[in-house]
Amino acid sequence: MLPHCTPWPEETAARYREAGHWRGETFGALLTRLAAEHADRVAVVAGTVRLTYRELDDRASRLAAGLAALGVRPRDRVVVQLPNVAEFLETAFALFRLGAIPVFTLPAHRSSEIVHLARHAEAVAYVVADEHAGFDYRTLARQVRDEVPGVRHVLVAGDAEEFTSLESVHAGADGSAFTGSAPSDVALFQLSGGTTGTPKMIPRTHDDYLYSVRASAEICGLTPDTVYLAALPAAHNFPMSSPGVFGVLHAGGTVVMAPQPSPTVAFPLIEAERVTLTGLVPPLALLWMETAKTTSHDLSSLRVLQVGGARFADTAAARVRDTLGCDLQQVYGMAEGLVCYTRAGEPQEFHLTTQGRPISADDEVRVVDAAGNEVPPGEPGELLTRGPYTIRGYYRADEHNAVAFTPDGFYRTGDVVRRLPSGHVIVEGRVKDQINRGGEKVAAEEVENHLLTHPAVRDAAVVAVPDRFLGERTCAVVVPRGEPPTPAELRAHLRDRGLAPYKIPDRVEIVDAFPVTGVGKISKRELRRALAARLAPTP
Ligand code: OOB
Repeated sequence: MLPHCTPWPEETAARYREAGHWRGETFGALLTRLAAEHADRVAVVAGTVRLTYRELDDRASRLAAGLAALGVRPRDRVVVQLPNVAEFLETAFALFRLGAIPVFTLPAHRSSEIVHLARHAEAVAYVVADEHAGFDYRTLARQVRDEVPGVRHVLVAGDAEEFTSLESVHAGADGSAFTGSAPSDVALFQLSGGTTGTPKMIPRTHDDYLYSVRASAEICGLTPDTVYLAALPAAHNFPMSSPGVFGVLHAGGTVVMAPQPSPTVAFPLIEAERVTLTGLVPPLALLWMETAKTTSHDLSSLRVLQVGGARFADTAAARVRDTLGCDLQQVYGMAEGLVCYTRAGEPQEFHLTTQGRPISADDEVRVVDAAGNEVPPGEPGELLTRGPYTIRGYYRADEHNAVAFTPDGFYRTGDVVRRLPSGHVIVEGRVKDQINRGGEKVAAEEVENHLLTHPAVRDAAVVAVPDRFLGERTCAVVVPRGEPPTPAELRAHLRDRGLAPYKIPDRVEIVDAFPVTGVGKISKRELRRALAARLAPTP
């Protein structure tokens, strides 16, 4: 395995192989197989681009050959920041073919995140789109290139300006001879929603990730007739693998890339491509349900709407069928591994009130109290998990790993759940210092550290405040140094520091001092309580 990653214990790995979970296939080999099985079926639709499996395979191979010619080697890390375009899949599979390792970042990330990740990963290349959603990624690339000299290549989907266009890297060479990496080695990096000052990197192996993809495709009943709309950014673990774009390809289906998840963009695509399945975070599901009431678009092809990433209110869940005319599947998962689904055929009640049950019979789940003891069945507690597709450690993060995992290898999710006798979980809250802003995760400490660099900030705490639409919004509570800074000044400061827009606090409150706990630490619980009492949820 790549250095600085934590492998599963040998006997555990052997057990996962024996059980047939880990099958010794790589994502590179998978595409070869799919191209043979589904040659002329459409694999991906993105704007005016339609690629069959054979074409996707061919383009990925040629891109791999071109990347090799540029000097990208097996195990090299490559930061990939692409929106939902065909190049997303071409690049992913080209890197898999080569055995180079994509670090998937969200289109919303900015210099603060990308520079850190490029350095931490010691990336040799950075792949971006020219422009997306009004943002010019070449500007960001210039900063990354200047600050991280190890990044030797910037590759651009579209107009490359002074950089290298992805299209030009598609060398004439045939890339079919690449052997790629070993199935037990790292295939890709996902990013953690995080609770710490900097985003953590999640190493996923071919064996473990392909297992979750294959099993997800089975659980969700995917077939070559599945048409999946990638509405959320494909780089995120949910639309990537639960079952997401990889699960749909695994089943020989068609992936339709939506550049934006708004109904204005998504509804015409559903109608035109006869989309059968898609996945959304709760605020988008609410928006779609509202818009569907008056839309003129034909959404009748849609069979299942998956909702996950944040808690979907039971009352909203109950309205999916009537408004969108399809079934609801709840998905509770995490980039670190564990994914839970409600399943077709289960009583409606499970779909409407639970977040599903784990993929695998070998997913071990413990629900524990603050002292680490298992709570009685049905009682709330923190969910700990280990299993055949849940990591044993973040990349190059020994200190954090010592607290994020138990000594016997369970990942501490930080989620508070109740578990039903059926194995279904209900997510009730969290003990981690994170804000879940409608599915977008904001690590409080990361934003606090940035706020503390402002000269007028003495101390800062970032907490969630309830919000009817997003579930939660971020609130930065600031103790000023002298003249209090205005919210606009603080937001501009964070933007200047290159923080992703979704992490910029929605609200800023100035206080004289923080409530403290018995040992003198900031009491976020008290702070949240005081704020919730003061701020009525936004209408
Ligand atoms: C997904 O992955 P991440 O890594 O962005 O976030 C994981 C965290 C979980 O630990 C939990 O706190 C929250 O997001 N979460 C949910 C949820 N799904 C995720 N909280 C309540 N209800 C749900 N249904 O968000 C993710 C990864 C794969 C599939 C689905 C979601």
